[in-house]
Amino acid sequence: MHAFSYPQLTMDTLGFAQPLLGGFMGSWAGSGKRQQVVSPITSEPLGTVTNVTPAEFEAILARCHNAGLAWRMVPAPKRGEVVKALGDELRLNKDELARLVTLEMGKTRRESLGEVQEMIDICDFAVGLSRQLYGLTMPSERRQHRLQEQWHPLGVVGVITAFNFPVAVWSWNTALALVCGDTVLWKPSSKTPLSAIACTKIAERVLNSFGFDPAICSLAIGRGSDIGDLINTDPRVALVSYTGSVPGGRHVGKLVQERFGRLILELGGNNAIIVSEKGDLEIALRAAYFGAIGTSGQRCTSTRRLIVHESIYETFTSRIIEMYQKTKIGDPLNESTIMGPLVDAQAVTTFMEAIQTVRNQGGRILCGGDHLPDLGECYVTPCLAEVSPDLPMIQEETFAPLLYLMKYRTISEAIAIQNNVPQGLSSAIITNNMLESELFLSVAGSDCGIANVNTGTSGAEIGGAFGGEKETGGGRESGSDAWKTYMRRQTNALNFSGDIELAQGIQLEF
Ligand code: UN1
Repeated sequence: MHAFSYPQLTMDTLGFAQPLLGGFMGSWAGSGKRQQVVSPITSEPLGTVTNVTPAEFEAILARCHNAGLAWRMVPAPKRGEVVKALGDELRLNKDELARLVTLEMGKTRRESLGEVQEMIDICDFAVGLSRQLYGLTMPSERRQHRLQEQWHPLGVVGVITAFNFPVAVWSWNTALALVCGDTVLWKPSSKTPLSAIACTKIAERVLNSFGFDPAICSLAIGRGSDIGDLINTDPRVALVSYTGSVPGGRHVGKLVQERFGRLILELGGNNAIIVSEKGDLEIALRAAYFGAIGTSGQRCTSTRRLIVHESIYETFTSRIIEMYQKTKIGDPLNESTIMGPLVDAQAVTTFMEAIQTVRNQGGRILCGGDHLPDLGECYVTPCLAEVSPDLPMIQEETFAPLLYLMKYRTISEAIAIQNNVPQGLSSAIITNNMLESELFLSVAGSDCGIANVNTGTSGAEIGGAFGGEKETGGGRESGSDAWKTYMRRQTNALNFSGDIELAQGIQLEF
């Protein structure tokens, strides 16, 4: 028996009708395997989606590629107008899209609203960007020459996304790709096809309203091992932007690199917060708590490790245990819920196994780590484990609410512990001491793509470039100059001297 129950999902305003076809190329298609989508909230079915066949994929890619030949000719600020309309449409559908995200993958409603807000924000960012795709000019070493660079569209961007941000990751890529003059072929996680169909329907409506080919935002739902690999291996896909696990990224990376395609890899994180005795304890507690429990620990930016100064360790630990024990776990659509379910039963098993491994390796469970079958198949209590910094398991990212606590003595020891993992996405320090915070941000400090002071590891704003180092993959998407990966740079030398002069002072006698 389930504690909650929802009627069959009907997304009227998003134009849903059964059966849902998993492919879009300006028209909808999908005659492959049928897949039932189940909500982690109640384990009840939400709908049925069809995958695309390899033949349908070929048609989708061909249409998407073809749509790009016209799209790239549209002036960038005009492309920005389309993205502006996409943002407006998302504003109108914010509530409903957020509800669908919660139903399909289980994050709380307020977090889903935050996710849709990130989509709106990146659209706004991209609209401004559409008038700022600047190239530089450089002084030429030759007389009456001009040296400049310009940025051209790449073509098709293959966007492969994970379940945990089922709509925002598509938008970070799509908003940039569209103003850059690229088209998008999206393969979402098989765990969240409904959210992907909803977004694609919104994009379809927007593109149609401007009279542009809606195949500019194409969709191909299917397994990574078939549809994903068709994207990875096809030279018509100029850039593959992949969000997922480290093993997944290693596979995608090899295939795309093999054909010299361009890559954005957004892989695992193993994010730590250093809690200094010179910091504000309340800020540290809140940052750690939201970072570890938010999205049930299923963000790539989730806080997984707390490195706490020994002088405050006991106080900090007892306070955070208290917070953990008070966590309201349950229906993520309920406003007062802090933590919803994990995404599926497999995620629960992985969580339980990780906790067992931590125990076997000598870690001490301080609280949590229980399955809550009375609430439903996918509910657990968040777990805190006390570990030594050399416990092997803490090298791994467990995509669940499992937080490790460890002690440090000196700030350089804390930074060494923080950096001593294979991943390099996000990191933070809680301190009011300027020397500590500057050291943490210096070249000898955090080795991560994101390093924060007095705020947590998750919840990055779209304005900055998002991504990380080492096994996180090195890719950057979203703000700052991440757009440059979505375009090809061309360097031009223009000679208006009426004569020919070689660079580097080389003289040729004729
Ligand atoms: C992810 O978990 O894949 O920084 C992305 C954050 C969000 C994005 C997370 N803005 O937590």
